[in-house]
This record gives sequence, structure tokens and C-alpha cells, in this order.
Amino acid sequence: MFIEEDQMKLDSRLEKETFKEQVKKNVKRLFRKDFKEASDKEIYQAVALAAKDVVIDQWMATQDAMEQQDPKTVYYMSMEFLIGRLLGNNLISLCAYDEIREALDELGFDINVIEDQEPDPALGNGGLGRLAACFLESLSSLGYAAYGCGIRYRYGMFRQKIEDGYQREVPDDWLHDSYPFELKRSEYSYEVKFGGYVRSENLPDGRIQFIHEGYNSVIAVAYDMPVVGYNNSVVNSLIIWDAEPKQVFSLESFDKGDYAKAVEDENLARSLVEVLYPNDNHISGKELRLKQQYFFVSASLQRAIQRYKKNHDDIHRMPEKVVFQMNDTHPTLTVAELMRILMDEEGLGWDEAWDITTHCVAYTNHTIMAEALEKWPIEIFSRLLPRVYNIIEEINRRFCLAIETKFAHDSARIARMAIIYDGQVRMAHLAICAGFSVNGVARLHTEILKNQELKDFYELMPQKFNNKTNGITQRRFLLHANPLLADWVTAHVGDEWITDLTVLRHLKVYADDKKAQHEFMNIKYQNKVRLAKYILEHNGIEVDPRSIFDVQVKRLHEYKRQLMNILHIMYLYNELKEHPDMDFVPRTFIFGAKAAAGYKNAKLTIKLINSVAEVVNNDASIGGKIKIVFIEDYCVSNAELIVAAADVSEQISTASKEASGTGNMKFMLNGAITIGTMDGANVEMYEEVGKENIFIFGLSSDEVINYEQNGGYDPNVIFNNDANIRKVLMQLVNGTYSQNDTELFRDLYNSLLNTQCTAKADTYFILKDFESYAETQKLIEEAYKDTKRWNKMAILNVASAGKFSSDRTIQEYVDDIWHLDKVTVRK
Ligand code: NBG
Repeated sequence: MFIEEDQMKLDSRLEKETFKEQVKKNVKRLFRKDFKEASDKEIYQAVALAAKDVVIDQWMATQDAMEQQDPKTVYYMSMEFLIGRLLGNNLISLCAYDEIREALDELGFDINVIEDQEPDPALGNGGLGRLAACFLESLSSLGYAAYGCGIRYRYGMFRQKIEDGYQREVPDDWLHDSYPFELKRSEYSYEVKFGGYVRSENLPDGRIQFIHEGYNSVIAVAYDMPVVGYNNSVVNSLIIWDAEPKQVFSLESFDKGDYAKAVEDENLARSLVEVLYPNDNHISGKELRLKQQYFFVSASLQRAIQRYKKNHDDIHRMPEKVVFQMNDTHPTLTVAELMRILMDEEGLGWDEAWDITTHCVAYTNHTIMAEALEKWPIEIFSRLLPRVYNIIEEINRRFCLAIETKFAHDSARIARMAIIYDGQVRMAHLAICAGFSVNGVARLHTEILKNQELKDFYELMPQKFNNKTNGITQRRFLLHANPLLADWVTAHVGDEWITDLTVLRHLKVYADDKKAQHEFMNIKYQNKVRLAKYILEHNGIEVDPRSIFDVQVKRLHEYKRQLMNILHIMYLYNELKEHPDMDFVPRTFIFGAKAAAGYKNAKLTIKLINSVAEVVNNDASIGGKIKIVFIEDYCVSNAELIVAAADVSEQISTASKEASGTGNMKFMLNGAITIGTMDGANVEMYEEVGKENIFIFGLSSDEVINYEQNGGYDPNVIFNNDANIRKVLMQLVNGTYSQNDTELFRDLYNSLLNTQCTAKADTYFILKDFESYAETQKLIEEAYKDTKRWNKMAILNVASAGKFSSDRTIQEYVDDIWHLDKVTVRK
């Protein structure tokens, strides 16, 4: 529990001496202890509280500024926000990090240890959720008014444990000690209704009133988290919604025979916010997930409209002040719920409501993986959301007419494009039909959307389509993650890069500079030592910081081809065993990945990585030349350690499948060299850094698409002709890495060759790209041996990363889609 009244008032800066006093006082008040007896966790709570106090002043000032300046506001609607730990980042944004580090030092505490006490809320799967968090941070830092809207999952996604090489999912109890940076805002509570039926009444003025009855409902209660802008006093809010039962079970309702209903509502509330379904790209029509989507969308819209109406009389003019960005298809119900509120609660007619809606909502697509374009069975949908379903039916009817008008007699096209078809509601189609903007997240991805996946829609409404190449925030992924490199950059080009990453280009002149190279290499080495320490503590594996740190960290998915990476390691190991004296630069292969709980091959790949690690790491005959490490529970905070320490960044997806990637950018910014396919944002990184400074291999996206459409690839041919590949694949099924169960990895083997079933094999072109991958890995080794060349490449990667700031991305969203105004907050 926090006691907030009576706290010593700080001015808007965190000054060292005052801060020390404040921490001591907080420890006393919170824990009835002298700070010398306090645990690290208790100190963390006290420090967080002191920081929050300053943040709250700025937060209130921002609210005041918004009231007065009335800027247009974006609501970033997202099922996921992977915010990472907030203490360090808030201190950085307040420009107080160094001062507080010293203060803690003087009190006898290490700031890194204190920061590590904070839970890292796992409110997302991967890139999509982290992107949402980077976007909010950039919005604040650029001074735009924004709300993030999401769900306060009680247990987040899951915490990953590795047991006997297998992933085990355990609940991530991030709220256990209460989370110091959230603020419950009970005054923002809204009812959200599910089920029941709709009846209509004719009003005297000729309109029809729809009345929803017999429903279950929950109360959505807002928790706000501050999103602190860098050095500008702007603090926006991330709203995460909790669910509470409407009638808390009471004797009274029991007496009235409402017992069952009360229990039902209570269960509904609890289950709604329990976990994030880590279905990932595998949406399995989970009813509860649809409820979650409606829950947070409805609550967020109610709050946004209430806020708008507080200062504006004319609802028709809402698009001048409000825009909703839908992060993938998950929040697409925004379209229908906004229509419902405007018609049923604000009393507007269809055309007026449609006009407002279609000027307020925009959609971002984050993947072409077909299974991720959400579809819901009509039966579930109409039962759960009867009124919303009616509205979607009407949208669909009108949309099909519009298609018919432009492409007369093309019924196949209508079937392909309809929102409701074949017993299902297609959320992406609804989002595109109603959204005024549809964007992809890297140039190649947007082109594929326009020319392949969403071609029909592009032909009907080309003006909606645009690209916004993703970015990352340099405040977290360089300034906080890699303080040594951050200082080095500042020493060479000044600190302007913190708010304008393009300034990094001035580093180019140092790429060949002997002294600069030496310093750079030294920093990388120290970061590798830091990671090696983490690995020793967490995995019990000793790794050599002088070896190449070759890293692949990201969600586990077949298209990302972690399997190709581990197969290549198996191949290298075979080589080393056969030629013990071969020229070989020692390498540490580092993996980190969560697999969706129901995704069998992904989970089996984790087991394979760990099984190979077990054999290779313990084989004394190779003298430690290969080490394999699987980092448990990959998350934002360990990502920060990892990206700073990487030499090689693995971005090896099947071309055309990775929409953008953002990990690729984080590594580049920290001076790792990319080995990758021409996929997602790799293409743009290649353009920025030049072909000498990135290692590209494999099929192009056109080639992949061509094989997919016309056939012509048979992995068995490769298997039969390439003895090395054959040997590696046979090792999957002969017990080399699974002594007690030779069949353990059979499914992976089958996914590559599929000798048993008729289904297509190697749909991700692993064998096809293998040789090119292995050759390119050899080139990397050659390059690494030439220290000068390597350092030059690494520095040029940092120097060329300027484009990939989320500040740039956000500015493009603002200029082309959102048209926001800046807010100024007095300091
Ligand atoms: C992911 C893509 C990444 C992309 C992020 C952020 C999903 C559905 N999509 O390539 O796979 O970088 O979104 O745009 O998680």
C-alpha cells in the first residue's frame, strides 16, 4: 500500500539530496523501517513512489494543458502493450537518471539491482505489443496528445519456465506486490453488456429505438499508467481496463433469487481480464477473446466520447478532435461499437453515424499470415453481441452494394470481399471497409498487401492504403539499454540523437577511426561480459565474451525459422566433429523466444534447441567452440541486455512473411551486424546501411510468392542431393539429440520433408535457403576475423539506424493519418 498524502513535495526536478530524504521517508512510511534494514524490493517501492510523485505533477500539468489547448487526440487501441519496466525509463525521461543513480549509490544501493526488482508486465506477445509501447513513448516525447487503450490482464501472457528443455507456462503474477506506476481511476467506470436480445420500438418522430435486454454485464474500471515524454513534461496516459462485477454478490441479491446471475457476472468479470490469450498468429476462435475485445473497445469508446462531450457540443465534429488507431484486427469492434453508441445513445441516424465513424477510425495491418486475420463464427458473434452484429450486417449489406456498383456482376469478388461470408465475420474486412486509412508496417509489407493479400480492397479503395515503416524508441533501446554506447555516441556527435536519431549519421566519419573503433569494441566487450554474467546466473552456462555472440530473440514461429538456425548449428557441430582442427571462430548462439501455448511445432523447436545445447555444450572434444544458450522468459528487460551485447543479429524469416520486424532495428542501433533475408524492414535497413554492411541471403519475396502460387519446389530433391543436410535431418530422428525417444522430433522432421502425409512440406523454405544461409554464415566468420573491418561495419550500422526511430514513424502517422496538434506543458 502506498501512502501518498503527506509526501514531501518535490519541485518538478528530482534533486539528489531531497531525493535521498524522500526515499528514506518513503521506506519508513511504507514499511515502518529504517532504510538500512530495507530490502532491495522495498527500496524499489520507495524509489518508484518518489519518481511517481514528480511524474504526477507533470501528469496533472499535461491534463491542464490539454483542457486549455484542446488538441486533437489519438486513441491507440491495442490488445497488447509490452511496456517494459517503467522506473528506469521514467527517470531517463525526467532527465534524472544519473542523479538518482548517484543518490542510490550514496545510500548504498545499486540502481541496476533496484530496477531489477520491478516486474516486467507481460501484456503482449511480441513486436506488435512492444511497438504499441514505443509509439506511446514517442507520442509523449514529441508532445502529442494520446491515450493508449488496453486491458489490465491479471496474469499477462505467461511467464516462461524451461524444465527439462521444455517450455512450461506459469502465471505471471505481476500485480502481486501492487504495481507502483498504475493509478486506479474509479471515476472512469463504464458498463459493458454481453448477450441478451434486442428489441425495437418506434419513436413518435419516426425513428426506431433499439433496446437491449436480458444481458449480462460487467463494469470496466480504468487504471491509468503514465507515459512520460523525454524532457518535455508531457505525460500521456495508458489506460488499461479492469473488470468488476456489477452487483458484487450480496445477501440481498441472494434473497431475490439472483444468486446465479450474481455469480455469473462475477465469473464473467474475473475471466475477462485473467490472461492475454497467447494465440498469437493462431487465432482459434476463442469466445473469451472476442469478449475481451468488445470489453476494452466499448469501455475505451465510452471514455473517449465522454471526454469529447465534456468540452464540445457537436458530436458531428468529433473527427476534428478524435482519432482511433486500431492496432491489427483485434480492436476492429471499434467500428461497430462507435456506430452503436452514436445511433442508440446519441440518437444519430445511420448516415450521420457512418460519416463520423469513417472519419475517426484507421487500421494498421501487422501480418500477412492468413490465420491472423481474425474471423468469428456468426453463431458466437450474434449471440454474444446481438446489437453490434445487427450493425455489422447492415454495414456488410451496404458494402456489398458498393462493390457491386463498381464491379458489376463480379460475384466472386463480392464473395472474397464481403464482411460476413460463409458463416463468419471477417474483422479485417470490416476494418478496411470503415477505416479511412489502412497501413502496413514496412514498405515491402505494404506492397504485398496492395498487390497480393488485400488486392481486391486496394482496387476498390486505393486512396486508403499507405505505408508506415515501424520504428523503436532510442530512449529505451540505446540510452537505457546501453549506457556505455550511449555515452560514446554523445561524446562523438552530441546528445541531440536522443530526440533526433538521424543525428547518428554524423558517426560515419568515425567508422575508420582507430581510436573510435577501439573504444567501440571495448564497449561491446563490456556489454558481452554483462550478458555473460546474466547467462551464468540464469543458465549456469559459462560463455566466452570473446566468442561471436550470435543472437535470435523473438516470438517462436515457424516463419521466423528458429528451426533453420538450430539446424545450421547442428551442421556446424558435425563439421567440427569431423574436422577438429578446422579454422573456426568460437561462437555463442543465443536464443530467446516464447511459443504460444498451443503451438506444437514451436514448442518442440524450443525443446530441440535445448537438447542440442545439452549435447554440444557438454562435449569437451570441441573445446567450447560452440555454445548454445536458451534464455528463459524472453521479455523487454532482458532484451535490453541482449541487444547491447550482440555481434550478429539473426533476421532470417522466410521472405514475404515478416511484416517488419523491430528487433532487427534494436540490434542495428546497438551495432550488431544483421544476417537476414530481404524481408520486412530488413530491406530498408539494407538500403540505409549499404550492402557491404549487412549479410543478405536466401530467396527473395517474389521468388517465395512465385513458388507458393505455382509450385516447383520439392525439399526431397535437396535432401537427396545434399549429404550435409541429410545428415542433419537424420539426426532429428535417430536419437542423436533424443537418446531415449528417437521419435521426439519426428514432427519437425516431417514439417521439412513430410514423407508420411500428403500435405506440403517445408512451407517456410528452410531447406531451400539452407545452403545460402550456411555460406553467408561463413562470410560472417571471415568478416569477424578482420577486427578493423568488423568494427567499421558495426559503427556504420549504428550510424545508419537514424531512420528507425519510432519518433520518425509517429511523425509520419501524425502527418498522413492523425493530423494531431502538439501540446505544450510548462516545465
Ligand atoms: C508483428 C509482425 C512483425 C512486426 C510487428 C509490429 C504480429 C501479428 N505482427 O513483423 O510479425 O514488426 O507486428 O508491426 O504480431
